[in-house]
Amino acid sequence: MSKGRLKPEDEKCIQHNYMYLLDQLDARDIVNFLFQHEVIDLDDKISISSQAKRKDRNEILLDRLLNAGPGYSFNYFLKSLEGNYRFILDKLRKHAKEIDVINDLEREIKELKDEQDNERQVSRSLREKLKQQEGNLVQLKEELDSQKKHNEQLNENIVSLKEHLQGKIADNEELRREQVSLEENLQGKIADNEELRREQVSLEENLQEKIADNEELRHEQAQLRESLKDKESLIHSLTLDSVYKRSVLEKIKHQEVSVFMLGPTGHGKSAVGNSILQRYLFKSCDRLLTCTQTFSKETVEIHGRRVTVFDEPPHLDHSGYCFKKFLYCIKETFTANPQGFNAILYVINSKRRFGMEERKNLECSQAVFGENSLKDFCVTVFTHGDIIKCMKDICSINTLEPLMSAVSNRAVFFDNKTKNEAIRDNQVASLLAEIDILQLKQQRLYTYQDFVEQKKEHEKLLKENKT
Ligand SMILES: Nc1nc2c(ncn2[C@@H]2O[C@H](COP(=O)(O)OP(=O)(O)O)[C@@H](O)[C@H]2O)c(=O)[nH]1
Ligand SMILES: [Mg+2]
Repeated sequence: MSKGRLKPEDEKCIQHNYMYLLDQLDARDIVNFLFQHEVIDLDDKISISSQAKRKDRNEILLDRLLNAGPGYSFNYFLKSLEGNYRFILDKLRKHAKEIDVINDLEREIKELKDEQDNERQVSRSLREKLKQQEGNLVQLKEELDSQKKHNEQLNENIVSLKEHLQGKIADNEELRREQVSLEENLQGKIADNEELRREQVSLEENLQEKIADNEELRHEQAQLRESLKDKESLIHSLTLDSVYKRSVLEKIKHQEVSVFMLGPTGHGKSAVGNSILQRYLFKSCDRLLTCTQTFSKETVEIHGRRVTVFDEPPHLDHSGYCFKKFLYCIKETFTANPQGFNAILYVINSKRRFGMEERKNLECSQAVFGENSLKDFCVTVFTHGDIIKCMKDICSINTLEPLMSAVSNRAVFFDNKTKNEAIRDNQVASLLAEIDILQLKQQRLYTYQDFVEQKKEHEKLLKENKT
């Protein structure tokens, strides 16, 4: 039974030395050894031993050996040669070595071949790369050419820009010179500006003052406008019913007039009374308390018209004076003049400031006669018209808002010192005209009834006066 072929190198050794082994070996000498080590079986042993010719025996043995399998058979065969066939063993070993060398050489050749293949492949790929690089090189060359052209163009541009720059530098130098001269100019202007700024500050201060003045004038203007409105409405109402009004005014003009004078002491009440009456009937002097102590009544005829003036005693601004006595004194005026008064004259010195004391006096008068009654029946008489002649002048020293609104903006000017008869006549005529217009509106007199309606206020004032 076949055990398969020997290892290829062992088989090669046998094949290569086949003729030599046929010739030199006698299988009979080693068959027992090979049988003992199971390289051949019993049948093989008998078959070999039974052959008469040495060559035949050897042929069968070598045939069996070639098919003795890749195990240890070949080694046992070599071992069987160690005794008598040492020379064959040496040859086989030498041959095996040669085969090893050949194998090594073949392996090296193969490796070299592989290396050569590799190198060939590398060189092929290098060639391809080279080809590609050449292509790239051509492209780069083209790019380089175009870049060169571009550079040349740029160079030309640089040259023209350089020329342009030279021009600009020259211009710049010119501009710098201009700037220096402008800066010098500017310094001058700044100095001028500083001067102007100082002037502006002083003008602004001036303006502030003017604004303040203006504010005051505006206020006065508003008051005048208010008064004008009243007058206009009066004119309007007069125009509406002019025939009737004119006839009433005509009637009023000839009626008897009685007035009561109020106002702070020393502002010129008695003097106004004398101016109306056109003679010195009331005591008028600078020293207080020595003058009017109780009410005085005087009547005169002015152009055929009876005019009665009641001058009040000093009271409201003198703490020493008995307020109770003052109220009693006013009651007495109604006994003396039971039909009542056409108007109440609030006399005020236009020269003096309308200060705290004057305000207090006005408030007290409002409480005694009634705030609304003063609005309806009161006319302000500004004295010292020889010094201050119009509202504008008064407003420059006074704030007349509370007074003017308390008397519904009715006001006349009196110069009690004038010797000019025409002026004296005119100022009395204008006062009487103001009273007539007031009467035309009110169509009644200020009566004792109006005074009594203020009873509660009187009691309050009496209480305050006691404390
Ligand atoms: N310059 C000037 N002085 C006047 C005028 N009216 C009155 N006086 C003076 O003012 C002072 C007081 O006047 P008076 O009539 O006694 O005030 P009364 O206390 O309110 O009655 C007196 O010295 C008057 O001569 C005027 O229109 N012009
Ligand atoms: Mg007086």
